[in-house]
Amino acid sequence: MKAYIFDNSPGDQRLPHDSGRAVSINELNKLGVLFLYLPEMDDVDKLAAERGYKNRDEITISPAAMGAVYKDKVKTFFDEHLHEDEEIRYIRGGQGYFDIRSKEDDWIRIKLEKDDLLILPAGIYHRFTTDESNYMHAIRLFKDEPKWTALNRAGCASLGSIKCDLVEAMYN
Ligand code: KMT
Ligand code: NI
Repeated sequence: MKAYIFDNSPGDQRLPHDSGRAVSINELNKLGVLFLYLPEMDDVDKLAAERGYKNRDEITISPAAMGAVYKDKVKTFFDEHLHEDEEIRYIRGGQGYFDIRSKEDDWIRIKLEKDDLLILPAGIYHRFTTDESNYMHAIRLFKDEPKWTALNRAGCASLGSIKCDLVEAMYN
């Protein structure tokens, strides 16, 4: 795991975009974002039970696993959005970046790789991309039934006062 302020330069989202400003785990914790390095699946199971997680699925994000839709999927994951439940991502292989919004509305980029586990609080704006290796294998843990609904920020903003949950994009 490595976290830093995203450099906001245009160009391929899968490049590091490292501004050189590091972000500490403590700063992540202040935003309600928790990070754990957990090589043992047993510990993940314990954590999930303690936090009341009932469901999980496994996803491989790669051209080999997804075929022609890979590009679109990665584009969709990279649209700024939030979820109504806390959720856990446990990386089993490959690498990728979760970008989350700081209090100042900067992007904090979190690089995750095998055995990294990230807990995102409910309601935090984020987006995800693979890196140049175009491969991530992850377990997604959900509190209840998997909720694929992502509330897209751009959609909400453009609708002004209309309730955000009317704008839904399927994330399955
Ligand atoms: C999300 O919520 O943005 C995702 O689940 C991205 C794919 S999981 C590595
Ligand atoms: Ni998401």
